[in-house]
Amino acid sequence: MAPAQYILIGGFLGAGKTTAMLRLADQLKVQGRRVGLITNDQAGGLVDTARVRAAQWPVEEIAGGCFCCRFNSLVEASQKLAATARPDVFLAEPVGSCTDLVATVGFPLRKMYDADYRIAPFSVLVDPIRAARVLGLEAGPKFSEKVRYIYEKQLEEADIIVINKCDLLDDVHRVALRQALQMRFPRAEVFECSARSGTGLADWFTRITTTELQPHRAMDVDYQLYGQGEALMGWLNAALRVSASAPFDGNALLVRLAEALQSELQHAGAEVAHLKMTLTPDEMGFDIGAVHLVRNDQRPEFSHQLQAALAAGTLMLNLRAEAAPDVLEKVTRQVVGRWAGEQLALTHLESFRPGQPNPTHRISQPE
Ligand SMILES: Nc1nc2c(ncn2[C@@H]2O[C@H](COP(=O)(O)OP(=O)(O)O)[C@@H](O)[C@H]2O)c(=O)[nH]1
Ligand SMILES: [Mg+2]
Repeated sequence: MAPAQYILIGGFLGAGKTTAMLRLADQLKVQGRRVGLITNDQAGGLVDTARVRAAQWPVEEIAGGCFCCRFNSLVEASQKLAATARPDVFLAEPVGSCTDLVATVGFPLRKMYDADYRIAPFSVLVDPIRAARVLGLEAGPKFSEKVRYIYEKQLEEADIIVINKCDLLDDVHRVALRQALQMRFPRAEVFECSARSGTGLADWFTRITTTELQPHRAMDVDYQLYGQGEALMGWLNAALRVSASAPFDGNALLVRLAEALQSELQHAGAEVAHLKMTLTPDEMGFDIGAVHLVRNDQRPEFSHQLQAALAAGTLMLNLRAEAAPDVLEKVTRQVVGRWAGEQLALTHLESFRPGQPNPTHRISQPE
């Protein structure tokens, strides 16, 4: 059997990786290709997996650590997908606060599974507003220096940088960001697109589906600094039962909840990297609502809207912000506890700081 294509799409939390992967999956299907997706996070109960399932794609979820630290789980997940869905293209989304993926995942896959996979060049997506702030082109709430270290390392290792969300930019800002990225990260080829509208995706998709990751000396990474940056991001995953005495508007509930969390997080001085929630009705089917915030000074926005009112359902919250986990937990409990309206019952809640990254393999100089 010919090797399957293996496409990793990286980038910081909230850059649009899942949105872009779903777009690419649709396009590949139209071309008659079989696609399998792999999602990944530090803990289980993932909004991204729910979104991919709702779109009815075969998906495997790796929770409890990033691809680099759970390389064997990544290989197992790929083999499981191969046995069931037999994809000829794998699309894998690493944790958005992870870096050094080329040396710890791309090169090891290339070396050890050469007969199974053809590894695509590594793409890193950026949210242009976040990128402009991190690169100092614009003022606005920022992460602290160690988190910015990770952000910049992600860009440094990119073969391809994709400026996503171009629908939010005028030409002046788009050109300024492109120039800054090209100057700071000259090794990368820069593409521009809007994964939401579909504009500009074709050239990037063609590049990653027709070319391969080339061997080169991997970047240097200060793992101590990287680990400290990771640990500054608090992570919280929660699940809630939602019900009401009469059918209710789930989209409105998602927005009100996101706004309430946002206001408390702002008050607590926690800069949001990605707050995402899904609401899935109990009734069978694939209806789903998903709302997001990718920084504090943004209105909650939908990636998916529920098509009908619902009587009861399950809500999942994944929250990543620069704050202590107990702050995220307190905010969540406060908002849920004083909720007036639908009945909300917390069925699961975990919060933590990610541990020190400790990759299974690292190849800094491939042959
Ligand atoms: N305006 C705009 N928003 C986008 C675009 N792509 C993704 N988003 C939004 O950005 C948020 C985060 O997207 P997601 O794909 O979950 O990001 P991920 O964390 O990188 O996987 C969601 O609200 C998406 O709807 C885009 O091209 N334009
Ligand atoms: Mg995602």
